[in-house]
Formats: sequence, C-alpha cells, structure tokens
Amino acid sequence: MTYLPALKDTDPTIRDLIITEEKREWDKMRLIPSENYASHAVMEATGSCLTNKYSEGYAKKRYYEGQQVVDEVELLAIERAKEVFNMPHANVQPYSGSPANMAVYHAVLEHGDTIMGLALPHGGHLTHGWKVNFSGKTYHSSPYELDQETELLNYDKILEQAREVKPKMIIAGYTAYPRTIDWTKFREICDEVGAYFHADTSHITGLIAGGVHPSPYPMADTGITTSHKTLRGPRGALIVCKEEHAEKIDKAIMPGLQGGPHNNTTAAIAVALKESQTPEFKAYAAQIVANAKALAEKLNSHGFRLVTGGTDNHLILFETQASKGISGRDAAKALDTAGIVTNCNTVPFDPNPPFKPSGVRIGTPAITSRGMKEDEMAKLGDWMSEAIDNASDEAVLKRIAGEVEELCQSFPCPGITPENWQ
Ligand code: DSN
Repeated sequence: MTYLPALKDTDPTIRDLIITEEKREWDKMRLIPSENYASHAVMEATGSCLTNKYSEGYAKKRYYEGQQVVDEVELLAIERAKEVFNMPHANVQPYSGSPANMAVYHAVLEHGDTIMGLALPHGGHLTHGWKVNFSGKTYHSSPYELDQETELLNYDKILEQAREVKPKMIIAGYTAYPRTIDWTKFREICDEVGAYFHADTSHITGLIAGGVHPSPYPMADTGITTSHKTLRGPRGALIVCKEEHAEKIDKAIMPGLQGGPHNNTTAAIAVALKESQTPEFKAYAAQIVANAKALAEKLNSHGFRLVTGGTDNHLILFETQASKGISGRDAAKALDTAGIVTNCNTVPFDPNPPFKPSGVRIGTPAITSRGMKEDEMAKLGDWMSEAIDNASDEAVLKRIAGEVEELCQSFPCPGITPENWQ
C-alpha cells in the first residue's frame, strides 16, 4: 500500500521531505538531549481530526459549541498530569515551553518584579530571565551562576544572592545541567526570602515520571514542562500549580496569552502521560541514565573534559576547545558529517562567544528510545572521539557515518516504519 497516499496526490514535495526526514532520523545517532522519538500512538493522536476543532475556554466553559469530545480529551489530560506530577491543578493548553513560562510569570508576578534563574551561558533557558528575552525585559532579572570550581549549583551562594536581591520568584530547571537538582534546597531558599518557587522540568520530565530523578512536586508553587523531550510526547507543554494560583494561571493562558488550544496536541499529551506510567517507561528512564553514564565515561577516557566531571541524568556537556583544540561548533559539524547529531554549547565561564562556544551538548533520550544500551554507547564514544580528532578528514567522517548507519539499522525508531518507504 502507498505510504502517505493523500500527500502523494496533494503535495508530493512535502511527502518526499517527510520521508527524507524519517530516513535521516532512522540512519543517524540523534544525541540532541531535548529531542526524542514520539511513539506511533502519540503520532496518531497528533495527526487526528482533533486538529479541526476550536475550543477557546476550558471544559464546560467554552465559547463555541460542539465540545462534547474535546472536553473529555482535555479533562483526561488534566487528570493524568495532576496524577503524574502530584499537583492539584494542571493546565494542558500552552502551545510550548516559552508561552507556558510566560503565562506563569504573568499570573504570579508584576512587571518589574525581581526573578532569579540560572544564567543562559551556564545552562539556563532564555525564558528564565535572559536579557534579550521577554523575561529579562519585563522583569528585573538577577541571574545566578554555577560555581566556578565545581561547575555545580552552589545553593549557599544562591541563598546569599536571594537574600541580597529579594526575588519574587526563583526558577530552577535547566537545559544544559548534567547533575541532579536538589529541589528541597530551592524550596528552603524560597521560603527564607519569601519567593515563589517555579520549576521548569522540561528536560528531565521523563526521568521524573520514570522515577529516576527526584520530583519538585508538590514542593514547588508552580511548574512547567514541555512534552516532547524525555517525556516523549508531542511538541507542546503543560503547567502545574498549587490551587491558589490555578485561576490566575488559567486566565493567563486564555484569554491572556493564547486563543484556541491545540486539541490534537492535548490528546497526544494525554497519551504520552499514560505511556509514562508503564513499567516499560520506567525501565526506559533508568536506561537513559545508564547510557549517559556509560557514554560519559567513554568520552572521558578519550580525553574530553566533562563539565562537572560526569552526569547523573540524560545529558552530557563536554569541552572540546581546551581538550582537543577545536571549537564546539566545528566539533558538532564534524560529528554531523559522521552521522552523529549534536549541538555546540557554551560551557560554564566559557571564554569563547556563544556562536563559537567551547563545548558540545549531548543526551541519550532518543538513542535509548531505539533500545541502544551500554555496548552501543562504547562504540559511539569511540566514533565521536575519532570524528573530532579527524574533523577535517572527510573520508574518515564518511566512513564513520557508514558504520553509524549500519548499526542504526538494528535499532528501530518508535513512530517510524521503514517498510513504508518500499
Ligand atoms: N531548545 C530547547 C533545548 O534544546 O534545550 C530548550 O527549549
């Protein structure tokens, strides 16, 4: 049977591009730590007729009729989110992580209030108060940094800074931090200075749901997560919060920030939350961490300096400039040619500019979804080292890409069926 038959008739160019992307995702080792493979079930919900419906408002309080099914979908997603994250209120309508953070700030802060999030070049996120982002322009941002010696969060220093600047909110949760976050410490700091504690678990939500990283809930006042990273859902987000913030947060999303929710995404989030409570997902979460530790050890044995010396989660940040005399960008480009997809990244206190930083950021969520384990991590570490050492030797990089592609054929990608391409 023809694959994507309607697209074949209507828009064969887009169909070809989708199939080419499926092949790329199948043939490469995808190590960008914020990416994954959504399951067929998540893809089916995402591609369903729920995309056709407008539903401004919330269940039983909508502005348009015809919500008999959508209300049930949204209520189910909300119930699952509340259960998985052990919080009394959930909003599953945010279009993605940035609007989710924006809605939380809008709900609980006033313009000009002081916020403290980890500085972007230290592994924070743009929306945690970085100066070029709305969060750094609308609020008075006082970013905290990692400890220069250990490259770890220094809770004593964060407390000291909080006592000094008296933030209304402290944000914890990162995009390039390879270690366990001590949420209890953040709760204590917030209590001492009278700040709200906001958690952004986007990167590690799958690890939390799978029980291999502590949860910030129900300690945090508010929290957000994207749904497409370690959680392995569709591209989207959700907010959880204490009851006292529920009404303001719902109003901040709609009508404050967004119009109609993306009901197909809501359904797919519900599916991902259900999947996250299976024994298979718990084993998956544990294997993500085991793989990251194995890969980190291998890279270290090849002479790469690992930020913080290793990893406790899904993510590894390693240094290439001082370790190997090559920028993170050039290393990432060489790896891409070798079939290993990563992104260059600043390391804490990076002497080089963000566009040509000193490090590379990798993670194991996607390759673990394919069933790869420690043996494959050892091979991967060897290939990565060889590719970076031979970054300008196209022949070596192409040879590695061939070997990577061959290995990948034995590890199916969730959500992709190569027989379709015949
Ligand atoms: N773009 C995401 C990441 O790669 O970490 C953060 O939003």
